[in-house]
Amino acid sequence: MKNILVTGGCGFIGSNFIRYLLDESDFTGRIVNADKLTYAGNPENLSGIAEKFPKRYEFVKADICDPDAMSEIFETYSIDAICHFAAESHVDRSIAEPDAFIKTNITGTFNLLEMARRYKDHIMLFHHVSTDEVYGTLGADGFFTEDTPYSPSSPYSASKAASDHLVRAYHKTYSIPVTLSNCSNNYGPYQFPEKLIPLMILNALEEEPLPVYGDGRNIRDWLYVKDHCKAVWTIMKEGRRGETYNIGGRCEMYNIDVVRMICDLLGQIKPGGKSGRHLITFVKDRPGHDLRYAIDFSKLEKELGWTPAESFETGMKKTIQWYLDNPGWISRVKSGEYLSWIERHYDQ
Ligand code: NAD
Ligand code: TDX
Repeated sequence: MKNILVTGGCGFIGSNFIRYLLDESDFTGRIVNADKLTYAGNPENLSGIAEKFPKRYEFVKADICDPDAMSEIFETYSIDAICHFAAESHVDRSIAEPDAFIKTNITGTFNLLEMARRYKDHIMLFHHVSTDEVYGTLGADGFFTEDTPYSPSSPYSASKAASDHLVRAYHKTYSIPVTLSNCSNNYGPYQFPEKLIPLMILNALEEEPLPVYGDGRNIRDWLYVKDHCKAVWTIMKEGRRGETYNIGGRCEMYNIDVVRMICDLLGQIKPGGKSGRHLITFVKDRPGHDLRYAIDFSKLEKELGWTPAESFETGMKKTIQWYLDNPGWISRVKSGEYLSWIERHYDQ
């Protein structure tokens, strides 16, 4: 793989992936980052990267739903591999306004697959980044395996499920070399503060209420974002083509315990800090709220030797420290200044 197209590289996981690949992995080629720069795409997530890797990093502001824009990228940069992160990713937004989820997650993925079909002679790999939410919810016992039947609950997870099926169909029908990964909840630097962990950190810092849905006894399986990035790169290099790999943290937590832990760690880490547990506020539940996610990633562990390096405590300490160290990023995200920056640079 010499010229990898990363879609959605200005988002949370995509930006961590690009940083990891260029700065820390054994990859020696070039990355082309195609991102539409929606509210979730922030060029500042990749600050310093273009300067540090002028020959190995290109950014193109482009919508994956636009066939002409994608075709131009494949031609111009001789793309030979795709790592597809771009998506509408927030469950609550998909409940309020599903439209963009159908367009980007389904039509956008279809469009990229069509590109892979058109340029099939050059394409070594189409890696599709997906979620454990396609499997629906677990009860008190059991784990999601790669064979768990799909049963998505939200427009978000239904759109990701549709995209997964398309990727597998393109492998079976057109022999496109694909790999897929279905990962559990990520956390870490550069996560947009609509998601549970950064929202709670930022609210606690401002002494604002910490809204916990329902009784807070829903369970998620948390994974530090760099561990996800390493897993994706491992699968891209060594994963069997046509195969799906689950990725998880072996780290099941009740939401309420995650929030309490954030409160307590902030109290310890922040100079002069105190626990913000008194800010916890139980609010109306999310409709269709999945009860429990837990991942069996033994296939990835046994076949490719990947395991998470961070525990929840070490990963969470790093994450909290990152937000404490980056007040400028927080204020530009919260004020919407990053969106005005994008408008000035790209939309005039
Ligand atoms: P994110 O919302 O932080 O970033 C998404 C990125 O995609 C943004 O930069 C956005 O501008 C870009 N984008 C959106 N629509 C686009 C379009 N039409 N064309 C081009 N770019 C577009 O998302 P994330 O949390 O980084 O998630 C990345 C991927 O990982 C998604 O596919 C998501 O389903 C999957 N995933 C996320 C998690 C998680 O916990 N966040 C867990 C498992 C899987
Ligand atoms: O304010 C909140 N209060 C709350 O109790 C928010 C934003 C969330 N929650 C709960 C809902 C979930 O049970 O916390 C849990 C985590 O919520 P999110 O951060 O919204 O993540 P989730 O819905 O689990 O989905 C995430 O993980 C899987 C990502 O957003 C998806 O993109 C990924 O596929």
